Amino acid sequence: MLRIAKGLLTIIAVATIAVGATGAYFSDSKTVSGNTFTAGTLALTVGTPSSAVWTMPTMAPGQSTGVQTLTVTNTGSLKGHLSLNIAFLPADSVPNAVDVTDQDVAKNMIVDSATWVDNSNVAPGLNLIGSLVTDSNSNGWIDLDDLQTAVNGVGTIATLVSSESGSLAMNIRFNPSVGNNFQSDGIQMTLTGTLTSY
Ligand SMILES: [Ca+2]
Ligand SMILES: [Ca+2]
Repeated sequence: MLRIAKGLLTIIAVATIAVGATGAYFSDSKTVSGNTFTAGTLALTVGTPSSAVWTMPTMAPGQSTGVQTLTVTNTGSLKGHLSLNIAFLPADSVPNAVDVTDQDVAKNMIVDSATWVDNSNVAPGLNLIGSLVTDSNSNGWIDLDDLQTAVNGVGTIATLVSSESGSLAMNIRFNPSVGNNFQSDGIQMTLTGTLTSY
């Protein structure tokens, strides 16, 4: 016991001497400046055409738009997560005996093809049918009602970095089997894209 206590004292004494012997130091310092914090931007720009991309003003059963493409670009400086919302407004002409609802018209606007192209999904792009869009209303085909169900409220459907563009290409066809009740009925589809940074 006594031997151990002596050993400790010795060590402490040596340590004190060592500190005393290194009283002078070299030193060096660096300054890191320019730490500025400026909020980046998010801006979504719609290409040409910027409206009426898919349109059939006097459509007949079986008529299609052909493949038409909507292009959007993230013109801000931040990476953005793109979400999409689809709304239908009535676009009826002079009503005939039966006024078919907007949603029933949407269910008979068949989406024959739908692809998405961006930097990570180069041409011919990601086939949205079967991946994003399924026959959620179980009528046997993919339609605008299914597309609305697939995108509204689901959150991010694509990511666009600064200056990156994304293109949605679709061919939309009026169901060739609709009956006379569909005469004069129509819808206007509004697509709202939102970029969010998180
Ligand atoms: Ca009608
Ligand atoms: Ca369907």
